[in-house]
Amino acid sequence: NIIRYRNELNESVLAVLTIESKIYVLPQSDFLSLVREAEDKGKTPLFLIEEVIENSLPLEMTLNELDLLIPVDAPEVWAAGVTYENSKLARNYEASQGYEKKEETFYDKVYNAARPEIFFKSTSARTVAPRGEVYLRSDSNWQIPEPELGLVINKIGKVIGYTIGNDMSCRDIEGENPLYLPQAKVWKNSCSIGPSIRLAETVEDPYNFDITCRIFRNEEKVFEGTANTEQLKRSYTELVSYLLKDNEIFDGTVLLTGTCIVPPNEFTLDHNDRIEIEIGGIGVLENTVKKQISQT
Ligand code: DO4
Ligand code: MG
Repeated sequence: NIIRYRNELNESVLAVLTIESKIYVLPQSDFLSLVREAEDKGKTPLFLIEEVIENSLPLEMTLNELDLLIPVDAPEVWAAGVTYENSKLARNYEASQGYEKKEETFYDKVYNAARPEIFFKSTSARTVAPRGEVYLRSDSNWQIPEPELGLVINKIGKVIGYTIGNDMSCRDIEGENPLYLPQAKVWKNSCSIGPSIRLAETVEDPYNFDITCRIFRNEEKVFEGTANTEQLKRSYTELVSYLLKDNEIFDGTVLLTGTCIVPPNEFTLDHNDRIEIEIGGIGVLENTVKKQISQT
């Protein structure tokens, strides 16, 4: 797994975290340089990493002691929606404001349509590092984290790695009117990525990632939910191909693949809550929730 951290000289360092939890510093400055160097040499990133592991000593520090950075400079983060049945049910609930729905909704339709829902989620400036602060919107009273598997792709849409994403969302704003989606999804510090990138070449079955989300309030667990990517309605190829249609995508773009875990309808995030999103084989993305001081 590839990580990035800030050292005591305030420099960004690329490193690999092995299955034995050892950390080796890599010579490349960032993840995309590692991928490009491997391509230029006709090797895989894993091959270059194994050479480093054989010829160097691990850091005398643990992951917890490092000041982690976002593992890839993702110029853009996009997200797919309503890709799991649970998400469809949750959207229908928030859109119907508690009334029983009678007709087929936009969410029912998009769940079954050929074209998936794909929306623009974040830019690198809005994306928060692991252990960073995600913000609450001051004009929403119903906010949740969305734990999602993230595909790290290159400009031609090849999946080069897997990461974890938190697609922070305002259920009341989207529920009021789906046209408010950008406001329900995008604000300062509304997305987090990390803590690592699992190289795609090391993943046997990307449709078998276990996902767990835990939310703590005053160090007491107030929510836990689990799911598995086998429940995903669509293929990653399908999602990426729609993202690329007539679009320009940049190396290191992250595509979040949708949420399958939704806290109970009466739950909303609060100031100082701590969110943990764990994906087996990738790690735990941890963030603290903060009320932002309104600028207006
Ligand atoms: O339709 C709204 C967004 C859905 C979403 O973000 C998800 O399913 O993860
Ligand atoms: Mg989502």
